[in-house]
Amino acid sequence: MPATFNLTATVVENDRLIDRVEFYHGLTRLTEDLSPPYTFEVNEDEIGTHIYTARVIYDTNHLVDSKPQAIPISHGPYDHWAETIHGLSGNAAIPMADADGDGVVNLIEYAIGGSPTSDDGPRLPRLDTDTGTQILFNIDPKRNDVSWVLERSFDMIAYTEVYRLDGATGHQQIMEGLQVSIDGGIITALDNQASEETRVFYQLVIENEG
Ligand SMILES: [Ca+2]
Repeated sequence: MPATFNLTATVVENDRLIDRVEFYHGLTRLTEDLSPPYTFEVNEDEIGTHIYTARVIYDTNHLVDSKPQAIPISHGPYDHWAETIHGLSGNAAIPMADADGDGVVNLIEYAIGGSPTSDDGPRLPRLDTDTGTQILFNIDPKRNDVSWVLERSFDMIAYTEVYRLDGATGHQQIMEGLQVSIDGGIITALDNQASEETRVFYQLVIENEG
């Protein structure tokens, strides 16, 4: 999937006669623009960091270049989400980072339809014991590079996988005794075995195939 973005140059004229603005990708001239707003739409699909500059030609034969702008291009859906949609970069953009400090790492926010820049508490797994033992958690059904795995423990030491949803295929594996429904990105798992125990613990594990 190519990245599409606009290069824009703002020129302060200072009584100079602006002839044109040229945009460069490395040393390659992409276009020239004769009148403001000076802008050019880029479609770039090569993975890596791309360097763009703008050159102003003024008073017929003078020129000045902008500072180079480095634009990272990546193809993975997680990277696209973190970098392009949410504007993260560097260490803050990696899956295990907690960019907004809400205690939830980026990859989980990606998988539950949350955001790496705002609180995701309401989307995290929660327990509802009004009618049996129900665990609810959000997913983003568009994520085809993650699996959502629910694990259960009766002692907080040994955890057993009781539910798995594969994002790539939509295939579910449901342990006997568990009733699962998916509605509007919310998964509800009713655990019929839990009511026989005095204590039960659950954890949601996100597996990333990307
Ligand atoms: Ca976070």
